[in-house]
Amino acid sequence: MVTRLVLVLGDQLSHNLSALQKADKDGDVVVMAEVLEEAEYVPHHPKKIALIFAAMRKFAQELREDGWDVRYTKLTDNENAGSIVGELLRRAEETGAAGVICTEPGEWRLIDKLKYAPVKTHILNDDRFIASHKEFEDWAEGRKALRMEYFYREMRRKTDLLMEGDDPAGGKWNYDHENRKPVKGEVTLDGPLNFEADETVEEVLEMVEARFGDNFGSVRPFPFATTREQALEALEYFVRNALPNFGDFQDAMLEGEAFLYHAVLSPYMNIGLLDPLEVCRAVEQAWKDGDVPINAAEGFIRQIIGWREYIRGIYFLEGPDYSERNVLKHDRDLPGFYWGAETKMNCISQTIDQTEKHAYAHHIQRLMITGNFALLAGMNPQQVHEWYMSVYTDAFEWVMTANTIGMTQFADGGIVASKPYVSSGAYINRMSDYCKGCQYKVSVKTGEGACPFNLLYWHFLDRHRERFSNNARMGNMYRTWDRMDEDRRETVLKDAEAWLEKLDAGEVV
Ligand code: FAD
Ligand code: DLZ
Ligand code: SF4
Repeated sequence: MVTRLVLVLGDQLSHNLSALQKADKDGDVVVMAEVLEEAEYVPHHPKKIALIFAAMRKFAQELREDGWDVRYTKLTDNENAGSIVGELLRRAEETGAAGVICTEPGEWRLIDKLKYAPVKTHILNDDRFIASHKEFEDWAEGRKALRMEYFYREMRRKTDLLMEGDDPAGGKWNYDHENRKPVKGEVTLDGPLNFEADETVEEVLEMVEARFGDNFGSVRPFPFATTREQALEALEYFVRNALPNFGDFQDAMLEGEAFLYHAVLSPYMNIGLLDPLEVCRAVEQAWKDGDVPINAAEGFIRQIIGWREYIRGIYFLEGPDYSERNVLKHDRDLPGFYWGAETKMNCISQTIDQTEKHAYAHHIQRLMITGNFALLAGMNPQQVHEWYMSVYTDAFEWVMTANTIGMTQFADGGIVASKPYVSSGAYINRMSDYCKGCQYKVSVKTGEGACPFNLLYWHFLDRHRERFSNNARMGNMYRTWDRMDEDRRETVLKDAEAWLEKLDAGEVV
């Protein structure tokens, strides 16, 4: 039998991976490698690098115990070739393997490298998702607008999750209007389940600290699950303790409460330790058992079989140039406070501090604080994308790109979002307690102490009038703007410009 190499990437740590299913345990050789090219293509948060390397090492051990011949390269190994393709070539020479099989990577960059590698590589579908590329393409074919909600209904029918025959459980597809409550009173949970570092994790933490210690964020404390067994415990903990409140407070933000009732399961699903469908089935079961309300179960399942699948579908449908789009022609540089420099805006500094500390921010912080600000201020979408790719543990191109380029920055011209996700300070004040501790005043619209979100909101609408004033969902905003008297509009725009000048000059704003 001719030996083949079976490549398993750092975000493919699933025992049911298509490449492993297709391979032969008796003759084929599994290749796993910690390489600088992957660790440096963006300056990843040290916690992300540590999670991937620790989980890779443990997964390799599980495969060996299962009878596979695994050739594992550590980052510090002298013979390390430095890239995935380099490692494949080295292992091919070592084993005499004739070719490589692998599951499709979640990034055009790596797909291309493998396609054109000087060793014959057979790329298999990644069937750890609910919709295949073909299913998404068929759904998208001929539609004027690719709205997530309709795709989601297809996925409900396909998976039979929360269905009663052909109808949605409880009579409605979507319970979102019940899911927008600010948190009043005590938060009853102290975040997700944490795990102690064992010897393998500790060795990785020391190495990452030494090699990537200058990247944004600190590797310690390191609370993550690094095996499937632990990730399943984290899932069970979430379903029992946080899910009942997940729906109600999904959009809320509170100082000092990074996690609220969120799952923090995206890193485990994205590197393959948990299967998205098994996560949804556990959530559905909790609803069937009467332990969680329908708005929580439906809201959570929609995020996974709806948003997560849809966002991936768009990335692969739109092709490699999607991440380069910039229809609004925004070109401002990302300011230093995204990397921890001082800012007077409390909502921004809370979100960035927490990102630095935990490599985590929940969806509304990503969308309506850092994303909203970048869009209002006209930041370059590619810089914004690279920032998000760098700072979150769950960041991979297939899931990040349509969220940044599409959802938050409208740089794709409205494929993902039917209107730009922009808001003034009023929304942030309603959904959080950030404004209370801010040096700006959310109630002040112009002049001394005016909240920058208030100024920039109108500045954004005014400078993109041509594109958005005919958008049916934005008519109200333009009517409000047009009803203001002219002097007031001039003052708003002048104050916004003056604020942006200070930002560009590097002043603490
Ligand atoms: P919860 O809110 O508790 O759970 C919801 C689950 O649904 C998540 O675990 C995730 O798997 C899924 N989900 C929800 N919304 C989305 C979405 N828009 N896209 C994809 N999956 C979704 N998620 C990532 O997994 N990786 C990313 O790189 C990523 N980048 C993002 C960038 C921006 C600008 C925005 C606005 C969102 C991004 N998201 C990303 C989506 C979302 O913010 C995270 O999935 C979520 O914060 C993860 O935390 P959680 O598990 O506690 O989420
Ligand atoms: C993100 C990442 C990092 C930091 N390091 C590695 C690595 O050393 N080896 C590896 O196989 N994978 C790594 N990954 C994950 C890959 O970058 C990921 O597979 C691609 O981005 C495609 O999603
Ligand atoms: Fe953010 Fe404005 Fe509120 Fe300050 S006042 S926290 S800048 S929304």
